[in-house]
Amino acid sequence: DYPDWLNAGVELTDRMVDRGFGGRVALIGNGRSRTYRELADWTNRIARALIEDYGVRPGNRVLIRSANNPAMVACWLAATKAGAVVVNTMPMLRAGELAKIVDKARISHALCDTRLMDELAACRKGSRFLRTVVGFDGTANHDAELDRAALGKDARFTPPPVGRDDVALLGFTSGSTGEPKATMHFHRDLLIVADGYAREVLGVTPDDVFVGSPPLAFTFGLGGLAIFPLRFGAASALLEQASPPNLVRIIQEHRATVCFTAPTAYRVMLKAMENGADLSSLRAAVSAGETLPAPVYREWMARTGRPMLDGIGATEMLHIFITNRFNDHRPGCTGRPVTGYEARIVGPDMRELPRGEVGQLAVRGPTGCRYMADDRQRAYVRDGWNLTGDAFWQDGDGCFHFSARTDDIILSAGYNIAGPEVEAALLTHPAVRECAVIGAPDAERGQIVQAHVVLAPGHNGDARMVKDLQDHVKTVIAPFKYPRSVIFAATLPKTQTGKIQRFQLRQPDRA
Ligand code: 3SK
Repeated sequence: DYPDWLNAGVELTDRMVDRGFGGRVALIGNGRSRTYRELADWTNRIARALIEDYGVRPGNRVLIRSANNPAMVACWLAATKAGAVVVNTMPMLRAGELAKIVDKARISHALCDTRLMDELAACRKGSRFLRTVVGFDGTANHDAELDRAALGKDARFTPPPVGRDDVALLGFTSGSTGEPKATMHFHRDLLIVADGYAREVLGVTPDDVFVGSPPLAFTFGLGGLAIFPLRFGAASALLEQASPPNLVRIIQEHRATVCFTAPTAYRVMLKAMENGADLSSLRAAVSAGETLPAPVYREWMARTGRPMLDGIGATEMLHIFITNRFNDHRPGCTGRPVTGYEARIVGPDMRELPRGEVGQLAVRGPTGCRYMADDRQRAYVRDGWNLTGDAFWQDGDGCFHFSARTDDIILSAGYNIAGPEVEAALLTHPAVRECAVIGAPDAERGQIVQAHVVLAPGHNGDARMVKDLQDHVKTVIAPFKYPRSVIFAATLPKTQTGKIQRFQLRQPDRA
């Protein structure tokens, strides 16, 4: 139950001060920390500058371009307080990618870390929509146009009236096609994911310190590194370069308690622990964005005594909607729906399938998908159920198990083979650092299983290694699933949020 007039930016700042958290640390980053009181004042000043100096009005679309740092969080909160609809974007985006977003979202204002101005300036030149670009200083110096404008403002701010069902955020997802699509999220949605997943599953308290690698521009990161800590009076330690070694360092430095990242980073963290890193402060290790391989889960459990919490989320749904829990978890299993969400496995006719059968995951709940484009909406939401593009099955206890992205099911000589299952088998071989498995066209079998493999240092990608990997897979899973084709690569194509882009590997000129 949320009041009719609800502004998520105000709830996560001023309301926290009203609730007695003013003196606690809210954000850490770029060498300094900010309390909730400082954050409330800072964001009020920026909000005033946005309205009074740059003409931002409720409903205007405001793009933010930055790496993860406190100034980016402050700009997002301030624009939200001002009633704007925010589009957070990643620092690596180039002018052409920004231009697509600016056009699709009809962005009128952009707030940009001055270190990242060039590509935005190039994108603005050809834009019909983008009127105003303002620079802010993402470092702790706070010496750019927006910082100076904000400094001159009073910290008292009366936000414009905003309804709980007003759009606060446009989440862009490029899905499996690479073409950006916008999903709309309301002010209440931002609080629902905190009051659901973060409260129920993580049990966040004001003593928690959050760290992680996902960009704030990805709703996984915005939830995990901004909304969840701020909703409960906890702290978030932000990293502009969230490489796994930097994550290890910051966890130790701030005795972080909750980490949001993907399985690849957890593998590096396990290695670091083997080499003496002390990550004992972590009470919650959330893994999402990619399936969690059972060996990583097992090793984490053995080393820390605590489960790694695998979960599945989607930008369309805003955040995680099925998850393991501290008292209900198992390897290779994604868990059960977060309270408030329902999930089922359906066939092509949307009828529920019997337990054990692989089908499409259908989910519904309070933050269900609202695409800006109707054609997308019709494909994603059917009969009120969101079809996430994942193939899952449900076990006898009702737990959900990931099988593959629906695009990642390989049809080979009459067999349905889930690419991720072959990947998990390959990852148990000590020479494999990363891999992606796809279906490659084959005249005889329709498709064959093709593995793209990045080897660990010290291993050679020769014919002997191919045979060794094939034999290994045959001992781990049913032999018919072994990769008939193995291609060694130095890296795998990934999205800027770290997800492997298997669709790129499927393009014929790659192999
Ligand atoms: O994996 C994802 O795509 C995701 C998106 C939004 C929030 C959470 C997650 C895991």
